Amino acid sequence: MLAGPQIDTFSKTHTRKVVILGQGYVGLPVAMRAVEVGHVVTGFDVDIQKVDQLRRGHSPIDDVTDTEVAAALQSGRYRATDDVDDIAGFDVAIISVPTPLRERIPDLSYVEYAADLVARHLKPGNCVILESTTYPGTTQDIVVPRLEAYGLRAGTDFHVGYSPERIDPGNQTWSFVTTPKLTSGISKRCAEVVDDFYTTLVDTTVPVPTVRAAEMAKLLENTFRHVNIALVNELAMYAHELNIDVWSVVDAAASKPFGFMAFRPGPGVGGHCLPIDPSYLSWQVKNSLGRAFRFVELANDVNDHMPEYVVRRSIEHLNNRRLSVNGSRILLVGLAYKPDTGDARQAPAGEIVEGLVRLGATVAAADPHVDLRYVPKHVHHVAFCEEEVALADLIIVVTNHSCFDWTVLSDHCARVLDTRNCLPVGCAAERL
Ligand code: SAJ
Repeated sequence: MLAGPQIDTFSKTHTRKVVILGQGYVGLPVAMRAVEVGHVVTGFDVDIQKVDQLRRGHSPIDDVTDTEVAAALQSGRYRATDDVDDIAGFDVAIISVPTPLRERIPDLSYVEYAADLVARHLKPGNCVILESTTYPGTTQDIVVPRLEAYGLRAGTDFHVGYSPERIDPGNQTWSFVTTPKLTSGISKRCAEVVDDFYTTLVDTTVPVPTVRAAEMAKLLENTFRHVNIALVNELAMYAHELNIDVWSVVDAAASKPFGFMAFRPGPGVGGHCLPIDPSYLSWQVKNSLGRAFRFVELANDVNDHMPEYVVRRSIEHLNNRRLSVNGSRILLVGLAYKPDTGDARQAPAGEIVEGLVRLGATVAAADPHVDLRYVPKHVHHVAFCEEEVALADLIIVVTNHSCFDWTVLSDHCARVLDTRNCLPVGCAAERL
């Protein structure tokens, strides 16, 4: 029988001791919200620099402000730590650590390490929730056995569930609190406890019948975007050859109020989700069923080649003006993988820079959001200003941050390749 009645009668009024393993794009917003509603939160991370930043009241991510971190510390109900012993004493443990790929194979080592840390401090009545994006079966087959390493039984002595993250960096419309949250458990009771916990944090929870369905739902969400972005990217390449403006095509199709959802071409898909998550699904289908998940493989192929396509279009653009890439100065406007975030990991800009430098170009880049640590080597990090634009033989718009004043390009459109359709229609800029 489950001990710890307090976790079983969990309600909005009860504060809980919550430990969140991983204080990045996913874990930190959850931690801040948990503190805000009254829980006592320990944010654990292996990155001592990040922990130190948090302890000093600074946020390592765009979507959480320094003020929020400072207020959480001030409340006395938040601490950041890299000390594994500080994990002890929780009621609820949330695992929100990265799930990368290594040579296109899922790497669950961070999840396994986090589960082992939680297992050491597990007590009857505790609740353990995995939030990291992963393939169906991870919670039950990878996390549960590690949590049971010291003899407690999942579903009997403690609760286990899965609740995928839906944090969208830079999204000004949907926040962690207002985005419906999927919840699930390895048993009916576990599912209720997990759902109860999240009802204290978010406006809407969506109970999912099984953990595996919740794990797959998350992969469907991201694969849906990946495949549809690949569709418009491939369409953009053919539309260019057919001398059709793909942006007006998408805008026209988007006027349909049903049966269509607009995605737009771009220089490639970055971040630590779309280049990775769909491959968790295709890997599991191949590994478990020996079958190819063709949509994912095709989408990977199309989206992975977009940076190379941008380099090809750059060569064409300069060639049309009797210039070669070799010896040209090229300004990239934006390095981050998408607007209004400083995250440049897996960003297409990195491959675009590599391709241009390999052809002999001198590349400068302007991106006020991106931490200098993430600026690709060989790139001169500059301000987005008239002087830098005037110096460039070619300007490539890669990330459409809302802070960019596009009028800076007004007199230089003939030297612009706009991969994000930021400039006014009718100006001389070329678009993907
Ligand atoms: N992109 C296009 N065309 C489009 C839409 C996006 O080229 O029409 C590109 C973007 O420029 C970007 C990439 O695709 O490079 C991915 O952007 P995204 O907005 O589709 O998705 P992500 O990767 O930012 O997804 C984020 C992730 N969360 C975090 O990084 C913490 C992911 O885990 C979330 O599931 C997702 O938001 C969400 O749920 O919205």
